[in-house]
Amino acid sequence: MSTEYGADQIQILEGLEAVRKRPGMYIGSTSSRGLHHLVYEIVDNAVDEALAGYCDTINVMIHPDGSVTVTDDGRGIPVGINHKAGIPAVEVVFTILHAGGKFGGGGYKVSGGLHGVGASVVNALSQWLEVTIYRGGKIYRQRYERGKVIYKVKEIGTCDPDQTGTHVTFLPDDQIFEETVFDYDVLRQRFREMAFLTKDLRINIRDERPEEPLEDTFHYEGGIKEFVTYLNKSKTELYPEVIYCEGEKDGICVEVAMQHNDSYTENTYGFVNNITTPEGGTHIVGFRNALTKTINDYARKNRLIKDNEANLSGEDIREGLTAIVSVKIEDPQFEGQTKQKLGNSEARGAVDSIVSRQLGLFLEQNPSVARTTIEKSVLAQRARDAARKARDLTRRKTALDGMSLPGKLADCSDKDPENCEIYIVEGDSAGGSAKTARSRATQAILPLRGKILNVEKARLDKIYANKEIKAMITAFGTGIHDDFDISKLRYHKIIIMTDADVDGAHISTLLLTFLYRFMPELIKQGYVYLAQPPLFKVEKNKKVWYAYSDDELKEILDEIGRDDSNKIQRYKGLGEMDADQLWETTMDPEQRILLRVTMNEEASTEIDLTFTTLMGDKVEPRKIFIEQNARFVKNLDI
Ligand code: 28F
Repeated sequence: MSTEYGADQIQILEGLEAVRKRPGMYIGSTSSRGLHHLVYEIVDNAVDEALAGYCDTINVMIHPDGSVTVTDDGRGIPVGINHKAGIPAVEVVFTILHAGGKFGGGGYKVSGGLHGVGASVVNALSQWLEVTIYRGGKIYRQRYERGKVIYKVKEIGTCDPDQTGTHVTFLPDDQIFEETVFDYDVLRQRFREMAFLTKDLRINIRDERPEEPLEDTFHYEGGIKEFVTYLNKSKTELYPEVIYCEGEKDGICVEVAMQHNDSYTENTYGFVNNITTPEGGTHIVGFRNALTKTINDYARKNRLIKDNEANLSGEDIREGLTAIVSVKIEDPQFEGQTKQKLGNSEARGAVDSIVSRQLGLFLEQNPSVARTTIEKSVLAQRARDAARKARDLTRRKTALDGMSLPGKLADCSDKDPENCEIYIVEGDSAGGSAKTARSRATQAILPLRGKILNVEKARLDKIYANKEIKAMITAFGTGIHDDFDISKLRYHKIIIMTDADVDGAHISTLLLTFLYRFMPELIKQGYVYLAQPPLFKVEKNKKVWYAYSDDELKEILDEIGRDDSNKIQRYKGLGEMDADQLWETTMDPEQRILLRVTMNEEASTEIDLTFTTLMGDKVEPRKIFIEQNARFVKNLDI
């Protein structure tokens, strides 16, 4: 008996040692992204307890020492001996790989969690972890260090028998993670999303690191219906109702919420067991099928399209659509390049049949919503026909010209994309300085004139006809949409260079919006950067300093002294610098600072929201955003 127990112990330690040896296999990476996954894993377990109907509040706290506590008010993890393992159930959960209800039908119907790895992985990758359980009027605790049990589960006190739940506190191991500082914004975005997806669940999050702690509470009685309202908040909705369908088929729970707005982009987000599926999958296919078929059936039946007219295409029907498709499925199969695409074929049928039936009924009962939607789709169809003609025309033209590059592009001479950069510069005068300043071999300059088109507010035909956009597309060389091919990218750095003021920030955002909507791979693969021109020039005794922020200006003045002999110049625009200054401060690869544009892919709904908030037509949300700008532009790349 005792030797058997010993053998089990060795197996357990070997299991967790494997996690520590190859952490990437279990949490994706040891970067900031992997670090945040630790919290998601623990919270996912608490959410499972909520989905099972036993928990309604989850608290997440980031402490000043860098540790995190997650609590739930569920049943509390059982502490009795698990007969198969010979140790308490809670110890199984925290020390055995793949333990818990996620495998082998342990009482939970469905479950989230990245690859379902769970608490033992978090434990293995933490310097220390403590779990406290409130159950049956007693309080229990166990502590682990780097996955190893420090003491057996012990009773540490008593509590009201009604007070039940699980509390977990852990400190990520700095021997494992490159980054151990949690980003409050990243966590709160994910938890907002989780709260939307789990109706009635309350998630409180608190950051105790700043002197003045930060706090948010997420609780949405309307669930994904409210999610759609939230996503559309800075847009103008086409009709007041959020359409909602819900049901279960073949053991798959399906929930769909949708509403059109007057923009031209589709934002459909899929979730499987509360995890985003950026690559889509069968649930999304089922939804789109049902939508296209149901709308066309209704339109024909009510003679909104005539017998001799073609069906509306799915794309046209989805113009301006915001939708959430959330399925809960027992054994999700993830496919695709990044394992973010649902593969289960039964999900297609389940979503299709539930949406077809309920959307059909909804349209019958809400004819004005049906009419508005169909009218918008018809307009989209006409615009798309016009766009196709315009695109064919440009295609034919470029074929004739032999892929001619835009006239105002000052291209570089090096032909190896790896070495090449393109500066997108707003305005002719700044473009002129940049052309003089540049290093001709590797730096190309594309000056853009006039206002950059807001692609959030224009239809495809207008977008394709826009000169500035055409110039960018041909310069990059990748093509667009179905023709997009990243291997044809002509420059591995696309650098947006605008004035360091509010107008410049606005132009940068318009350009980023275009890239994000039409060539998202460029951002995802890290090819897009923002140049950082200085804000101030300080001169003293013929020596020159440049400051890129107010703080830096202060530092410089502290060092050289504040007297009348410095002349401080505040740069209002790139145009105020001569070519030498522009080179020295902003373009010289040896000295410049570039910000690489990144996105938090876990919170893709938030990225879309940031763009539409900035670009949308409601003024208030836009003001708020500009104040908190630079949110998704974080990585300094020197
Ligand atoms: C802060 C993180 O991990 N909460 C959890 C439970 C509740 C049960 C459970 C968890 C049962 C047999 C494994 C309780 N009572 N929060 C959490 N709450 N796990 S994790 O069971 C685990 C399995 O071995 C639970 C009755 N059944 C299940």
